[in-house]
Amino acid sequence: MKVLILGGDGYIGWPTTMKLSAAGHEVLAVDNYMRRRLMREVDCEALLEVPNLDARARLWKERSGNDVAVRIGDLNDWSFISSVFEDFRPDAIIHYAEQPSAPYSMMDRTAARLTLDNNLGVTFNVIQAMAEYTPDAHLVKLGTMGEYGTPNIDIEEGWIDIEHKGRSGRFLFPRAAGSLYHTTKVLDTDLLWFYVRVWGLRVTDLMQGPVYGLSTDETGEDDQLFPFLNYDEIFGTVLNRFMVQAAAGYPLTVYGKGGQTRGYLHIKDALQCVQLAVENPVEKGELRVLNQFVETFSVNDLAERVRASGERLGLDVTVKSLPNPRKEMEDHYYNPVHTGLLDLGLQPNKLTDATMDEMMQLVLCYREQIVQERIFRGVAWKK
Ligand code: USQ
Repeated sequence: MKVLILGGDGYIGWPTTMKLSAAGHEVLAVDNYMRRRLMREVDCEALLEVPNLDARARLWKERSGNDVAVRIGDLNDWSFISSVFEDFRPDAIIHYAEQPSAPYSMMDRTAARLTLDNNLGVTFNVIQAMAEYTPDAHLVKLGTMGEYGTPNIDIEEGWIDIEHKGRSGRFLFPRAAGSLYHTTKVLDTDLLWFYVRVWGLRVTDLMQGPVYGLSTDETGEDDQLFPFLNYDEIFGTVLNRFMVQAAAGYPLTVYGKGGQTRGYLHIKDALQCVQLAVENPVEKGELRVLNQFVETFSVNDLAERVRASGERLGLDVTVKSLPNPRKEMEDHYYNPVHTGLLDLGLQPNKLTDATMDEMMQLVLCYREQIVQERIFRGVAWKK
């Protein structure tokens, strides 16, 4: 297939580019380096320096023999995105091209506005470009489990059947996001559902939980091919942060009571899920929602696993509860359905002790590069 990857420079974008290229698809990766710019602006650069997208495409060609095409530009600009669609004519589009950080979206008004403008603007442009140039293509859009929030009932896979006053109907599962970033994903879903209904687009919306890990089947141990490993409070996700904190001898930053529970997955599984979604497209006029995670953990569970892994590797890992800078439930019910991707063939990689120790050993190789000041600054949700 001809696969267009929007946001191809990102933490998941670049590994997906290699994965689909290795699987024999013709891939075009597009990015405007917004994440690189924002990381630099807020002094949150990743643990390892990452070559630019053209340089990575050349390295990938050397390692695999496969060509990956690259275009750099702003997908929020209609003249750019329309030329990408007109020239490439994809069969499938993977849309990752969004500001991905909840804390960034809560930093100040400017950051909030950028998140809103970029995320909704790009999704809108993707819809328009699909309708104009590739109305039969399949859009695989990265959403988030955070769209649902933490309701006191089981979370269904996208849709819920409701009986009301003797009649019944099927609706999008109620959403209650916990940050402006997560709210942009809710709004994306509504925009997509609208255009699926009126224009008959084909769309898969992947509700992904927090991802951890660095190496994939395609990176192997080649650190030039690794994606960004952010350990800072703004762009780092919690398990990656805890690993780096343990390696740096920094007490693990559990926010509040630590009972916050989410659905996690290894980066290898994030790639498997996206590949399965692309290779099993939906019909025209269908919005398929898949809950994309493997296992649920509380923050305390993760801290304990990191502490235990540190102990096995001779590190003295301590845990420190900090006043929670976010507004979220710290003790709650959490039971989301996640059978759709398993039914498509997902072979989950669980968070075993071996996986933990392997990640920790990898991070330890780069411990000299950790900048402790980047770990915590307390971006608050409250005004
Ligand atoms: N947390 C801590 N200590 C930390 C960092 C985080 O206790 O040092 C807690 C947070 O308060 C939260 C949980 O860990 O309860 C997860 O936080 P996170 O920063 O790993 O994840 P989040 O901000 O929710 O966002 C990440 C990705 C985002 C994705 C989302 C999936 O950055 O792109 O959409 O995970 S989900 O969480 O399911 O919404």
